[in-house]
Amino acid sequence: MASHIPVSLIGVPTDIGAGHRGARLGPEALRIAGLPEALAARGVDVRDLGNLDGPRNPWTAPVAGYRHLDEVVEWNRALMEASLAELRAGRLPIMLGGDHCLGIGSITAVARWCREQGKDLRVLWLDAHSDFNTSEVTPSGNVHGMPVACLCGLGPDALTRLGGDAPALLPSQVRQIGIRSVDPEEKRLIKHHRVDVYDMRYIDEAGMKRTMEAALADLGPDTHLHVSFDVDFLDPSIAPGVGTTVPGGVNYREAQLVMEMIADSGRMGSLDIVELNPLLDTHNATAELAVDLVESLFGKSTLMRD
Ligand code: 4U7
Ligand code: MN
Ligand code: MN
Ligand code: MN
Repeated sequence: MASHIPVSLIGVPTDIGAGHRGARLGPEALRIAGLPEALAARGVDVRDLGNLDGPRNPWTAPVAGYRHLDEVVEWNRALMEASLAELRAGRLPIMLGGDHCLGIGSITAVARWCREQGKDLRVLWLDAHSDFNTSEVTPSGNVHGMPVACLCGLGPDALTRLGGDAPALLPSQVRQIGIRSVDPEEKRLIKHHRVDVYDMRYIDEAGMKRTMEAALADLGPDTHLHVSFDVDFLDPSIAPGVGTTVPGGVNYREAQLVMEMIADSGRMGSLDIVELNPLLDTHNATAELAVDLVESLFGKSTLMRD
């Protein structure tokens, strides 16, 4: 069995950046679906740190293009500190979301740590959405539609400078996979900043194998791979438990291949599992599927390759 660096689970029970409430229940649903036990069964030394604490969701309208900005900042600051502590302790943090605004804190921590270590960073953004909106162009004000822009320096100082320096990331460090819903002005920004997007059309034409080969090309020996897994990446027919379903997503076999190829790269150093909304799920099936895919990320093969 492959050896793994030790893992720390960090629950972040909030839907502060989302347009539906319920992602705050994601961490418990993932635990009940057996995530800690599944990792332990892979031979992983796993420590569940429990849940972070933070402000409640006031469920108010956007102010100057942002909903709940102060609360979003507070949750992300707590997560950044918790993740950075685990990385510095030589552990692989898995953030159990929570909505995707938490990618800001999670990835800011990883970017800081990579800078400390002199490592290159690449982010795989598995999502139906590009999450590259800004307060000027967002149709919703929901910050879960803005984390990639914030990480690339477009956003309020309180989020872009969470780790001190801005930007945390360059667009050239990001690969987005599974994209099929981008707002019109967001598309303009994505093109302007040259984010590398492997959308569903690309996946249809090239197939998932070639898509992942491209997304994982040119990893250096010292590249830290961060995987940000928004569950709406998956087709809603297999993953109904998300607030923002978009038809035409990644199917079960494609998703397994994505995870297996990431595992084969041997480079994953941190992971987010976000946007799972157990209130919209059917008998926790989406959480169980997420756990199944995480097992593949940690080297469980459905084929005869162990
Ligand atoms: B997720 C949206 F308008 N683009 O900004 C927005 F379509 O983290 C959706 O990927 C964002 O789930 C989805 O509100 C954010 C919308
Ligand atoms: Mn997302
Ligand atoms: Mn999404
Ligand atoms: Mn969503």
